[in-house]
Amino acid sequence: MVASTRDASVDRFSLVRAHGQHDDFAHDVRLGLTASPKTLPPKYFYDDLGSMLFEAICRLPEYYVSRSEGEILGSFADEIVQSFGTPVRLIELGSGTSRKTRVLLDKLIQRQRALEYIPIDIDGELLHQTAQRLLEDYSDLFVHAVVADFRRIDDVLPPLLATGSQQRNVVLFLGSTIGNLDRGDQKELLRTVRRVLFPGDMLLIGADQRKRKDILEPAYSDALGVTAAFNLNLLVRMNSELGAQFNLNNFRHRAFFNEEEGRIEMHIVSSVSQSVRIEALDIEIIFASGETIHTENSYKFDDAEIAALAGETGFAVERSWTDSRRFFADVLLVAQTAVRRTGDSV
Ligand code: AVJ
Repeated sequence: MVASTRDASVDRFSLVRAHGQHDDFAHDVRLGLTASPKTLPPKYFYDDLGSMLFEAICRLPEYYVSRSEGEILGSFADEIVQSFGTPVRLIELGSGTSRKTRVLLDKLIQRQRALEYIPIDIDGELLHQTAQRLLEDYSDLFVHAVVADFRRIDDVLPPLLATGSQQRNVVLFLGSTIGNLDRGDQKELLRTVRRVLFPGDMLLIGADQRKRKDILEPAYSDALGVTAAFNLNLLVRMNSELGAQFNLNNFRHRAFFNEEEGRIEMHIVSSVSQSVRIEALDIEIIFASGETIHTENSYKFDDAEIAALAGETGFAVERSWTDSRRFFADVLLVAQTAVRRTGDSV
């Protein structure tokens, strides 16, 4: 192929967009704020400011999550890549900036020379930028980016995984992003992943571990107030994007560990009784004093839970790695052979 005047990386890049998967902030705000109790989906944290605030959260002394997983990948990248076995094709759900993935890319390219990487993210702009950086830094990398909600990979992923049967597909789902999903949705997502994979393919999943409340809670209510800003940014977004009139002085951030559910909950608390107009939706939202908008769940896991989740979704636990404080785990699952009886599916 002649590509002399072009950047060689052109031939190593593709980007596809899944159809009908754009976010509808206005629609989801109407649904969430007219419901009882009031809720908003956590995916709306991540506008430009929100993504910067999340990056800042990752540098907070109290927020151990990304540091613990960074330690695992830093210490065990060799072992992790060895456990993949044969040459692999790497797929990543919610890839973002692919920052933590780079240590695995390094090792994989050393081992197998060329590597195909399929990052999947809902943010097309970020995906494009990230892919360009990766192509500059890795001359043997082929990037097939997919703009999609990772919960709806059914239609986009199968054609990309159908070829190259000598490669094992390895799906990365890092950072305990799975913890944002409720238990039913966690199962559904793993089933979806299993359905697009072949027996022997793998899933490396990051799971924040259950631990003491006095470590968990400060990680989500830091002293600098960065997590509070991250949470309340949802109000800022509604003000600027939907012509809402939230007065930020009348709302507070709250995060606590719900022991029974095994999850951190984040809420925005109305500190007074008030009514707030949202122009774009032509509605008034009424808040009692102390009433909350539930904005996020962050589930915490133990080994037995992950093993059960794997077993119920067509995977088995191959190995797992943890940081020195045992705060976080990256667990390698292997797709099992589908057992098909009539009317039975994985
Ligand atoms: C990106 C979902 C893993 O749950 O710890 C950080 C998001 N929320 N601080 C988490 C988050 C508040 C984070 N995840």
